[in-house]
Amino acid sequence: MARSIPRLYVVTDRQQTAGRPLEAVVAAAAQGGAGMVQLREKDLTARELYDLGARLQDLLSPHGIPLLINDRLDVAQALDAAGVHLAGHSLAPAHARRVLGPDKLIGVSTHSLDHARRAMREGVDFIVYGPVFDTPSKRQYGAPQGLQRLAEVVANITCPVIAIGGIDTDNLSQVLQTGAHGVAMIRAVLAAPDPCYAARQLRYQLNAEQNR
Ligand code: TZP
Repeated sequence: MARSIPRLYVVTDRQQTAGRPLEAVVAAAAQGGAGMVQLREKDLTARELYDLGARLQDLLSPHGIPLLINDRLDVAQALDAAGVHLAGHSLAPAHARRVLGPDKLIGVSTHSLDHARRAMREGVDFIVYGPVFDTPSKRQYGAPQGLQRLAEVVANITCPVIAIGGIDTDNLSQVLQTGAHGVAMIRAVLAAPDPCYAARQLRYQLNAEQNR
């Protein structure tokens, strides 16, 4: 059964919280209306990730906000997290599904229409497409994909498409005009002076666009 995928997806990077503890920033984002959180801290060991994930889960689960673990199925399983977010080097979605079963959420990062199509055939719940705009976090992946390619992916993919990369309140409206289901971001929420306010503004805009 298709699950409902939240439209405001916050991705963690504890180097981008302006020196504040990640837990405090994520709690503020949740209060402001973040609908889903991905724990993406690639430098941590499995045990460190577990501990941080458990702390985030404690503050997110009372609000019913799913926590996804980037790449690490073992950590996601140990935490009984809501699901995983897969990258190109991760286990293939079909294999992750076999491990996690039908009830967990599986999202995947994609950078081309072909990749998005393949992921969809492999039974992911949603795809994340980007970087849409230039973003310091992803310069190693080359030029941004742009709104036109995002629109092409959205038009050819039947599962929800979440746009990522350089998205903020200034360009959100253009992104949603492509038909993207939602948006994911690091800096626009985590690095904001007031992450609660930042999430609230994004959420407000998302709701307004949806009701148009
Ligand atoms: N995948 C594609 S772009 C990106 C990821 C994880 C980074 C997004 O960061 P920001 O700060 O929202 O541009």
